[in-house]
Amino acid sequence: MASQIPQPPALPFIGNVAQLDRELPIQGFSLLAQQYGEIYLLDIIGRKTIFLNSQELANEVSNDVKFKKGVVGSLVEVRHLVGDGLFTAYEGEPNWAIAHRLLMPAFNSMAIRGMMEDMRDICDQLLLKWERFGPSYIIDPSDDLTRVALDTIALCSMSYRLNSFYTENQPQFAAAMTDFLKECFIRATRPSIVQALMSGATAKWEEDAKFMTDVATHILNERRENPIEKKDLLNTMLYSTDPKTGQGLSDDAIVKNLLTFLIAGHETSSGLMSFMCYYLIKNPEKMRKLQSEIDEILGGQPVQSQDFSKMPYLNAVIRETLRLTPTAPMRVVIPVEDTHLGNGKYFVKAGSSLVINTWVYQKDPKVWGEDAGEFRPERMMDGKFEALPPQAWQPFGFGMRGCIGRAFAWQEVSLVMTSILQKFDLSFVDPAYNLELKQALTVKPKDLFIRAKLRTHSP
Ligand code: MNH
Repeated sequence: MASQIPQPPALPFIGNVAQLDRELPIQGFSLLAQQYGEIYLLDIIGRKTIFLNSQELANEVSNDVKFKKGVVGSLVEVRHLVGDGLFTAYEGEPNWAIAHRLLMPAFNSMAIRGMMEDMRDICDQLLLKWERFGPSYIIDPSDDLTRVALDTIALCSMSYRLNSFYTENQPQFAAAMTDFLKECFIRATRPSIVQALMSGATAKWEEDAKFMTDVATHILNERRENPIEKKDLLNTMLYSTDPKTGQGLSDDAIVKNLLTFLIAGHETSSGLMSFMCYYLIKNPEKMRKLQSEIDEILGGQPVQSQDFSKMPYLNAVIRETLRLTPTAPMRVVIPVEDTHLGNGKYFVKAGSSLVINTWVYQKDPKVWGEDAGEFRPERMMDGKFEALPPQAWQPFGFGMRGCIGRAFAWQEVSLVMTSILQKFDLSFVDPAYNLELKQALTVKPKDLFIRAKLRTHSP
């Protein structure tokens, strides 16, 4: 039997806009999920959007044949900079398939291992900073970890040093990136009449995009004139060809994908590391457990890429953090044909936007039990992770359009967090701090401030 998809009461013209939480959309969507359950529909100024909040529904639409990726909302705005680059390409744009095939090998785990020392170079800059500033220095982890993530992806993808640790404020490129992405997020929520009046903001947004494109183009041209031996992503894109069509990437496509890596690869990873700091400080026995694992495996030596597979608790902590606070909190799919969801229960039209609310459904009590909201890495190890229902944990998306940078992010986060915890004990500046969130394209902790004290008993 078909059922109606529940919709909160809507007003004429504006529909459900009044129910949206402009500052923190995921919070509004979570409250509605508590009220309406596994599925609900919102009418956002005439655009009907269906939200999926359970593992079962998320699993049902994780299907590359019946559903395609939806590039809607902020992602459309991001296209102003990166167009048909990997992350924002519409289904069927030919450059996506070429770039995908050509780049997949550059992101496999062997290739990522080759980036370990570049990653360590940036990580060491963070460690030195925290050590030199000392135990009373107030750290904004999101700020410093964003420096790490952005510098790492710039160094590994195009051997370019942003040197974010050597300027007090953000370097110009990083600032342009932050401002551009913020504006993309805001643009997507402004009604078009209001948007038309924002000429100043639009001019700044366009300038930021042009500045970043110019930097990446400059780096590309320099590289062509002064080739280097290194296997970074820029060289892969310059010198390899698509195995299927024999085509290479145009300069324009290379620039768009370089910028794509910077966008897709920095806030997500830095948010994850910030949330990890939060959960470990909040749960000191878990922090000590992870530190014991690190000490035992490393015996005081710097971590090597082959050590990570011997650190099950580290992996469990990363998984559990990505479950509770997935930094890419939602993704959108579009049914190719009219279809039904929930074993025939809910009718959805071809072309409608289905939001997979990862933030909400990864806390589905049917899957995780009554303590679904608690940080308990133990549920992610000893075979329990492998035994989960399908797609119960999906912080990197799904299928063909799933995250290409997963192994990259995993190694980076493992290296940075292991190195931090090997060296420092972390604490809150405000011992009573409870998690608050801020959201742009990704989600991060808000007003989290910490201290890092050298471990006295470190081996
Ligand atoms: Mn990543 C796609 C999450 C790190 C590059 N990434 C996705 C998607 C999710 C995601 C979810 C799918 C989005 C969608 O369906 O619309 N990514 C993450 C998370 C982290 C992350 C949670 C870190 C933690 N991503 C990275 C890193 C890079 C990267 C690091 C690059 C070095 N991600 C991408 C690209 C895509 C993507 C490129 C688009 C892939 C495609 O559509 O072909």
